[in-house]
Amino acid sequence: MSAELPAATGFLATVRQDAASPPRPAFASLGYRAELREKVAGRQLAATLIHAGAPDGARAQGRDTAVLIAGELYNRAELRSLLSGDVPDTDAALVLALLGVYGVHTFRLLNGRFAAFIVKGERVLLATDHAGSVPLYVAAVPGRITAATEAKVLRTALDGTAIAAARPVPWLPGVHQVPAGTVLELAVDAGTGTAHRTWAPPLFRRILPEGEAVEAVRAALERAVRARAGTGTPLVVISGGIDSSSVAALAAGTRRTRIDTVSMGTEEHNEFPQARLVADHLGSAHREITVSTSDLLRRLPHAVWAAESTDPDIIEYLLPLTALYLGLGGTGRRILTGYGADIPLGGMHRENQLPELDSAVAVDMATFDGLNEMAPALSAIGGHWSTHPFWDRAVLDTLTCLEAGLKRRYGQDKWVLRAAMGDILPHQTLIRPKLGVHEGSGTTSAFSRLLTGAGLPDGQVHQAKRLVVQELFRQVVVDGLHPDEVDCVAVVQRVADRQTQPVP
Ligand code: AMP
Ligand code: PCX
Ligand code: MG
Repeated sequence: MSAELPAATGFLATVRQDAASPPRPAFASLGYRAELREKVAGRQLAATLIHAGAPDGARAQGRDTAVLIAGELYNRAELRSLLSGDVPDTDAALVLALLGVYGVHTFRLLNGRFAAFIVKGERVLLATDHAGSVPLYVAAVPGRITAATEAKVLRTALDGTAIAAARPVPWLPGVHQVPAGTVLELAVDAGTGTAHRTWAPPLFRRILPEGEAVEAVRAALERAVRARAGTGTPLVVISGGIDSSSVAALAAGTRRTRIDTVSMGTEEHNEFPQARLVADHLGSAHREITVSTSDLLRRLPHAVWAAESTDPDIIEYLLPLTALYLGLGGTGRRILTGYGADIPLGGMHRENQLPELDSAVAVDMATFDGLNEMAPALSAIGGHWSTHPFWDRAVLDTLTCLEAGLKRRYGQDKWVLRAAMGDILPHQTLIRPKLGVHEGSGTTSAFSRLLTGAGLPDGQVHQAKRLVVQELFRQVVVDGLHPDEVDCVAVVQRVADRQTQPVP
């Protein structure tokens, strides 16, 4: 494991009036486990932290307050400038000090990728970052609150009561997901509480001259990449498209030495030449990983296990990345991606019309919550930490707010980003049209063929994918099976048989 990772990448925490044991944690995320038992404001706090060797930075304790944090902050200098006296040097200590000054409003100040569990007197605060990029789940009964960064960890804590301010997890009664950009404040005795929103997707659009827009995007992204690059050699997963290539180029700009890049493909489809062009341009140490289509599909249960999502489109995007992270080898890499750029920039939208483009942006920004597409468990099942500069809070605000004509311009999608990278990427990369990871790796076609091969007509494939993903979710999240134990072929065949049975 490496000091390159955040102090903790996940947790399970219980606060209760008596001293009984929390549920046995069964995380998908790899890592060492640190057990913690403390008394805070007369109550028992028991926790397990997943870490890479130095978990102390993930916990801090004050007089009647304890802070646990999984993940990391990206605006530390700004936050420290708010404090006088001894400046805390860990993220947990920083949050603890800020809580003393700003209370629950602390979470409006943070730009990070984190989930936090705070005991403050007789209350518990459960906080997500603006994007909910580290999922956070909770089960509460009067006198006991249990929270974890993976839902499956709470499957044995199923007696939880309803929490109106949080989202129920399908098929896990009593388990709720804390929404993105939210602090859920719960009274331990009552097990009930309220939600405070700390961020919302901007609805307004800024009108800027081209040059100013381009400069704003470049400056915000450069800062976000620098904040995520760590102190060692960052690894950027690249497709050779504009999003990931921008991240790689900016990451290379933070280093005198070479950065690492990697691309995955299948025997059927890859974007190796396009990625190689970028790697050669940047002088990165580049790897190509070929996964066979059958091995790729074998990872379907792992993708669902890590992301805990029931959305078939999202699982299709995450499957090639899951296979990549599992195929990387080694441990403890800090991985940067270009994931998420298309959401505020409308990159998935392929027509020329600005109203439709801005509608697509508004819909995507209003519906990402709960999809878990940036869950750290996706790379943590291979022992790594992934982070996504395009969903840095400041980058996301900057991009979302731009009027649609800056996103599509001169017949190009994501124009403002392409213009912002003009001096650091090859011309061919700058003008390359968008290809999704699910397309570039042949994942969508391979998954479709799995279903048509089981006897489904084309028109039923998408619905069948949904049913397959739901059944996998039942097995690896609700029933607690390890993904290696799942018979994916049997799941697909059962879905196909049920779908194609004649209605009596
Ligand atoms: P996309 O936006 O569809 O290109 O995919 C989201 C992110 O996944 C990209 O920004 C890359 O960081 C990563 N990615 C996509 N395709 C590949 C690939 N073939 N190999 C490695 N990483 C990839
Ligand atoms: N992406 C997109 C994410 C698009 C799907 N998510 C959503 N609408 N909430 C991106 O990287 O921005 C691809 C493959 O394109 C994943
Ligand atoms: Mg992209």
